[in-house]
Amino acid sequence: KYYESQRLSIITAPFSGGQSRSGVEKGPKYMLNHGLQNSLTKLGWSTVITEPLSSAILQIKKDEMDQNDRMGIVKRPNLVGKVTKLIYETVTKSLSNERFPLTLGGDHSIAMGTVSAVIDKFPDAGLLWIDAHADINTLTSTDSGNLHGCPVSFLMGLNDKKMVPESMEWIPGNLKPNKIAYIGLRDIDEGEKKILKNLGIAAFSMYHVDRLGINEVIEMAMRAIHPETNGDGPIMCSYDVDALDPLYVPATGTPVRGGLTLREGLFLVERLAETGNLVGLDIVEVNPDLASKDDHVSDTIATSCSIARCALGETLL
Ligand code: 4U7
Ligand code: MN
Ligand code: MN
Ligand code: MN
Repeated sequence: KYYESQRLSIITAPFSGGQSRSGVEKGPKYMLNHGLQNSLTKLGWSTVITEPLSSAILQIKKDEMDQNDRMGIVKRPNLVGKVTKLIYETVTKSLSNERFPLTLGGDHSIAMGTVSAVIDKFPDAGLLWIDAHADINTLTSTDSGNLHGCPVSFLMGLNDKKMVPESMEWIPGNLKPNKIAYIGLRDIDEGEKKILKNLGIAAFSMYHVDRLGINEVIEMAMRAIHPETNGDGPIMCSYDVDALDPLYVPATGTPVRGGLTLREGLFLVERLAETGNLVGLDIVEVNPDLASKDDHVSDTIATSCSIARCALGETLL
């Protein structure tokens, strides 16, 4: 339905400022070195690579701003605001060129940019947030001060306008609670639980995956974000690799045991590909520096690249 001409833009987002563990900015390089572009080309996609963050400039900015760029416990709000805006503009451009935006992170704060751009282009898009975490902390509910735990609250406009730093004021924040569904949750902060409950957001945890099976959970999630059409409508998928069990993605910043199996995690995106409704994909939180064995890097990168390929049509006969 969408992107019938199979045009694709791989957008690199080598950003680590939304959290405190360095190395996550290396995710895109490792995935590209694994041959991701070539494998997507083989699937029929005409692919360009776009790099919105000239990492040299950003590193300097980051060094300059690091000490002063704080709002209470919240770390680097100005840097995150500036970087996510650059990503937003690049994803917007790729969408206006009718290219599917595949954004490689980087930490999950980058979704403030990617999801905002996709919603501009497809106002009725629903968001599937695949993650062990809900990432819906607000500037007041966050205990860690890490903005990669907060993107959803900004996408939904949940933060007090008076508290939002100027650099983040560009975020439209118009995502409605009935337009988001989670899959894979198993580590949610108390404050986040309240927000999810109060807003009635569809949240499928690992309990639901075990109880209902991944297939049913996916169908329910799609119906939750598109109730009027029985699940049929544009889908943005923001995929944090820590949704998968650390067995398959050991090299990530906040691993939580008891996650999706490799097949569950791949089936999920295979199913999205099959619907023809997928309009954008992020793959985030790949951190090659957090491997304690060499195998951990190759396992993590291989899994992350498989997610991209399955989402873009591999294994559909
Ligand atoms: B990720 C956390 F406190 N909730 O806010 C927080 F547990 O993008 C974790 O999903 C956030 O990896 C994890 O810092 C962010 C924490
Ligand atoms: Mn996570
Ligand atoms: Mn996340
Ligand atoms: Mn994480």
